[in-house]
Amino acid sequence: MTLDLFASGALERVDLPDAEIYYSPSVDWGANPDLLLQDLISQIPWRTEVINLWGKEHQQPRLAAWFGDPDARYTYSGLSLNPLPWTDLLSSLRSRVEALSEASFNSVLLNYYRDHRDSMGMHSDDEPELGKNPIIASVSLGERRTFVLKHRFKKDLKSVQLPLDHGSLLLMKGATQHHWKHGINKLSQPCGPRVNLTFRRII
Ligand SMILES: O=C(O)CCC(=O)C(=O)O
Ligand SMILES: [Mn+2]
Repeated sequence: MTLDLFASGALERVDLPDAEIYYSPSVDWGANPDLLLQDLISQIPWRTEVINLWGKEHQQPRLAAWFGDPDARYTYSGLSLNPLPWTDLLSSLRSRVEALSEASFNSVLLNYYRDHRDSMGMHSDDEPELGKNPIIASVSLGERRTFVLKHRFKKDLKSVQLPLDHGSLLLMKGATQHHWKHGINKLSQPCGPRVNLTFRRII
């Protein structure tokens, strides 16, 4: 990793070709991360989404929820989501994320990985409503799960494993989504819950 500090001094650049990714393992969220995790698990109206992949319906292997400004509608994998209104907790996390990432966000997708069986398939966040070079800020709480990155075209590049810590912030920007896919694999051993929040700007 090379050091490339934002004004806040909290984020380090992850050294990957064709990508602009920053990471801080431990951010001051203004509250105890254990309590944040508990509050999110108990307060968010979690849903199992059914998505359409190649004409076939599948249940997503995790729970999800979508919050944002009223006009921030989001469509992916044949699913069109209407945002729920910001809660105080999500607004305060958004303010902190905006200050650290020097960007503004009008929505957040939350993912709840209940245990080792929950996962997210490899994908790029490249939906048209995110714009050409989206900035995505990803907050992780709970069990440390590994964020896997794989180059979309340079097949000789090994996949990269980035364990995401409890209370961490990961920022993806620039051309990252054009060149890299990412995902969270299932694990073979039992593990605790993890909540991930990805702040986005829908345009
Ligand atoms: O859980 C994670 O860290 C990944 C989330 C993600 O890639 C997404 O919501 O698009
Ligand atoms: Mn993603």
